[in-house]
Amino acid sequence: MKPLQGIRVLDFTHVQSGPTCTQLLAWFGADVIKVERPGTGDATRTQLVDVPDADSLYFTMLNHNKRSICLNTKHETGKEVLARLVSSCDVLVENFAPGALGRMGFGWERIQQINPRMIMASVKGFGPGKFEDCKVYENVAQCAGGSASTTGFLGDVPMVTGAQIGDSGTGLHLALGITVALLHRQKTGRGQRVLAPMQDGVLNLCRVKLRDQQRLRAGPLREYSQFGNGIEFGEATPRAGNDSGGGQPGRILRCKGWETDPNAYTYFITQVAVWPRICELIGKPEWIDDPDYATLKARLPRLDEVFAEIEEWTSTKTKFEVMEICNPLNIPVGPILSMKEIAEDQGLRESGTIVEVEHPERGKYLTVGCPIKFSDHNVVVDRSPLLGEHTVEILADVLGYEDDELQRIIESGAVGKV
Ligand code: CAO
Repeated sequence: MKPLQGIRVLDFTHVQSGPTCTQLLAWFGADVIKVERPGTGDATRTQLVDVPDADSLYFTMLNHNKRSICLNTKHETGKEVLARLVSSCDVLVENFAPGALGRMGFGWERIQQINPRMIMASVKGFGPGKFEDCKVYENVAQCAGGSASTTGFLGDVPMVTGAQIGDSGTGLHLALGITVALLHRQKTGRGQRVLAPMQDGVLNLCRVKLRDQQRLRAGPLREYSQFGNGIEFGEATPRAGNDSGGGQPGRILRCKGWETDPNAYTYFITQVAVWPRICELIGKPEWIDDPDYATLKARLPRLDEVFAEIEEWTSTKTKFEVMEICNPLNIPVGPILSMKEIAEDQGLRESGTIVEVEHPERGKYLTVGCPIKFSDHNVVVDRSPLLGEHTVEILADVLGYEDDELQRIIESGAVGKV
């Protein structure tokens, strides 16, 4: 028995944010039915193509374990089928541009009329307010959610991060909202609307930067390198380079080979609890009792000097040697892993986080499996569906159309070629 077995999801999502959410629901055991426009489907099927005439990795890596039905929801017969889907599903997930679902004739009121138990879950760029009608992509959300203004180096331009916190991050938030709404429905029998705006999701992940914004009132942010460098703080949380976001100062430091390998670096955290061990390790035992270095408060204005000394040591070791030496000493460090190294990591493969999937059009490819592990539920990653692969199966088995009705729907053109 899978955790969400028996839950049927009408998946109206596209691109990245919505699909990450419904992919998680599918991995938790829900039957996810992806509704796509005949002929084209999710735009990502043909974006960033690496294998001609095959679904792109962009699509396949975000749509595992789903079924695909083609349906023109602006066609009269398509609307009839959609209404039947709405009445047969527990959850509708969508991330259309604002208002698109209403223009199809399936706004929240209509959905509730058809199926009062329906949970209608949406990703939008912004929540209610002056920007609610805007279309939004990943980097816009990173900028509007406070991430870009606080990422990058002081004096340099705002920076977006490679982690898709606007899209995949919001997908995660929405999946949590849906599971909570499902629990709530168990108690009340009622569905509800769930909204995860991307700006809000990014801000939630940037919570510590709003913390720092408020701390500025009490004086300079002493754990920021900027403090030790004598640079005044302005009115807003500044960019902090690779400074750690918490109370334990950390930095990215060079390791052996950095001159030629762009990823020969380690993250090194000078955790207070292990400071004496760090001093011994880097050959500065005199710092243990020196009042200029012995306490965190004393070290904060000297972080450049402290990390320069640590880097003297790390640059004589590979990033993995740093890890091997520091781990037994309880010193928190982490190698900067390239995507190549991650793709080849045996541990991640054994844990099911890096998974090799077979696809009829593209052969084998790697994907990221379910990042959440359950003791009672083993997630098996199945390939993404081909466009409209399950159209007839869904019309007949899920929606119960008999042969003559099936024929009428196919001939109407509402489901494209089958
Ligand atoms: N049958 C018929 N029409 C369909 C259809 C189907 N099966 N599926 C979609 N459509 C139509 C929609 O109804 C809409 O038509 P109208 O504009 O006439 O109402 C149209 O396709 C386009 O939908 P869209 O506006 O959502 O798509 P877009 O490519 O123009 O915009 C995006 C994409 C992502 C900017 C927008 O959807 C958006 O802002 N979504 C919310 C925020 C979000 O999730 N962003 C992250 C995306 S991942 O980076």
